[in-house]
Amino acid sequence: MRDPINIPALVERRAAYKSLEAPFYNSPEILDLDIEVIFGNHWIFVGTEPELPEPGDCITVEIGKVSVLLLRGDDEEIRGFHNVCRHRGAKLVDEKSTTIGNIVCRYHGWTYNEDGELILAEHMGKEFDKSCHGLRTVHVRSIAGLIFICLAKDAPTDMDRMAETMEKYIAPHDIKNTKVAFQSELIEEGNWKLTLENNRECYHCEGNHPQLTVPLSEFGFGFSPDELDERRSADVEKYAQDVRDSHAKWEACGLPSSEEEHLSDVTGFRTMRLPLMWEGESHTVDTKVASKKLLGKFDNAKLGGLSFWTHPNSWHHFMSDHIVTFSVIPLSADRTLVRTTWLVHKDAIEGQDYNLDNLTQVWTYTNQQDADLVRLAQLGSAQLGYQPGPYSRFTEPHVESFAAWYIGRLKAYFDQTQTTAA
Ligand code: 3BY
Ligand code: FES
Ligand code: FE
Repeated sequence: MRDPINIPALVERRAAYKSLEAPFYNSPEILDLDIEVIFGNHWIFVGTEPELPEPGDCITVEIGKVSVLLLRGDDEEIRGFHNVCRHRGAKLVDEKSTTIGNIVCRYHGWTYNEDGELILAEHMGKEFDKSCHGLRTVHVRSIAGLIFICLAKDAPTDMDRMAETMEKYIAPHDIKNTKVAFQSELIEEGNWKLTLENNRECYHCEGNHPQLTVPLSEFGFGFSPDELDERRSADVEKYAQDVRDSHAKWEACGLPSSEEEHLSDVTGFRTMRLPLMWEGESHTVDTKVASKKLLGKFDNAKLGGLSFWTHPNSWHHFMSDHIVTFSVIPLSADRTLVRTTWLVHKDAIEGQDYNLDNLTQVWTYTNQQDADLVRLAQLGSAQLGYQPGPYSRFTEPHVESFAAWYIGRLKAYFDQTQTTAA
């Protein structure tokens, strides 16, 4: 039998600016720890408000061994509950998305109201105290329509900072007045951290994403100083000037645009709004808006792209005409779900204001290409020849931020469990 791996020792000896040691990508034991420590204690992006627009609308989300039921109440607020009956534990809502009145368990009819209080439980006798059998709650926060949940008893409080910052950036895109045009679920054959690492760089873009012409500039040019010959320096300066001019213009009309980076916070995030390449308008193959109905109060299609990345599991792109959000959920050590949602103005009519293929093409292709790269990275990490390799300081700094954050969170967990044990 194999010796169990010493996870605290692996965490302790992780070298900065290098990819992680193989067990972080392959070991089911580390995946279990990731689910418990990372996905169990942090704010996880799980969906958008337009997925449950009306009171009574409900969606379910599965993370590891937890199923969460998100329900919009009559007061329009979204509540989160463990999706398990307090009688004999049947799963309450089995659908991914549905509309309900009260939450009624199919097994023996125990009924909970929208606040999760048990209001009906027949044949339990006079002594039975319903008030002790309400549904277990889950923390829910909506940032301008993006839904985050936290499964821990005490959720990280620095969410306030992310919420305060991002409300201002996202609000003009008016998520509450959008609808889901399309949602895709892609299973990548790789560890969730490879999905995230891949997302945090565009080193691979030029060689792998022929359709992703527009967002490339969002990742900067990433040249090392010795690569910067005269022509490229001029290009970089021209782009930097374009960014300064665009920021001045957008900020003047109420669109926060400058970069905000808090990647070492417990609730780590980064955001910025940047011009799209070739004066593009949106993330489409022809770089023009995909939907004629612009979002919010926009009357100008050329507002660049606002991007928002969060630790540990999401990224988002906001354009003048549509929004694309990505939620990453580990399924096993080497399988990961990437759920992508395209939002357009709620009054936009398919076939008239937008065409679904045109709307979804860039990210459908790009996701598929990324999935294939993640698969290759997973296969490589399982080989005996694999050794952690160096991240580029010029094109992969955000990969390092993610890896350092992840290792830091595991370290904090081990430190805390040691203190508690002492
Ligand atoms: O923007 C993204 O979402 C990342 C970065 C480059 C490729 N990609 C999937
Ligand atoms: Fe839900 Fe019995 S398990 S009512
Ligand atoms: Fe990519």
